[in-house]
Amino acid sequence: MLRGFRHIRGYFKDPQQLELLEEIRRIIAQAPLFSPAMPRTGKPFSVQMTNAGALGWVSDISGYRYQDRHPETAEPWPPLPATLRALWRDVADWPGDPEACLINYYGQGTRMGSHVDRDESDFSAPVVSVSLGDDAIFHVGGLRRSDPKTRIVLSSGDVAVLGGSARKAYHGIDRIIPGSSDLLTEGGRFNLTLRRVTTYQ
Ligand code: MD3
Ligand code: FE
Repeated sequence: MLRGFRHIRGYFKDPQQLELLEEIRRIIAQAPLFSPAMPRTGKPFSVQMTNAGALGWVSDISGYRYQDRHPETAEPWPPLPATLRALWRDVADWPGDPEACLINYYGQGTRMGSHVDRDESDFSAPVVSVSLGDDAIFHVGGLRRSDPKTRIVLSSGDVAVLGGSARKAYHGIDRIIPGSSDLLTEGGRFNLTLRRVTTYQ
């Protein structure tokens, strides 16, 4: 496996993960989940998304990008919750602040195909991920799509830190395991990813 991948099981425990979930629900009340579309084809992703922070990741027929407003409401994204700023300071081992928190919602049957996150300008910063709700089968490979993959179960409260060479690795979500957590009343899974977007210094 690539260097720079760290999986911290159960970082957020009970009642902390419920408080974090409530923060996410407040963000969604202000910045509703939207279904991004694939560039060129306009085919919708099965994952629904929204963001918090100065910048948010969006995708539509014209491409992938970060922007400072919600694509449907045209409002600025809600601020990054203090809990997530504190998480970044604790685990990122990087001097700058995160600028974006992408929130992905996976309902039953949702997956995310293998891809590399390359829309950020600063690849020296890690991506920090938090899982809430049902377990997910996550895969991470290497710098080429054909490189061998390692599969890991990401459970509610787990944090993953993707730094170093892992930052440029292919990765994705094979499937969500229904009924594996009762944190979300509606079922499914939220994944939060904290990101630095612009270059630091
Ligand atoms: C490995 N999200 O939002 S989180 C994504 O569970 C994304 O929603 C997945 O891939 C999810 O782009 C996986 C763990 C993760 C996040 C970013 C990475 C793994 C990564 C960036 C580089 C390498
Ligand atoms: Fe990704």
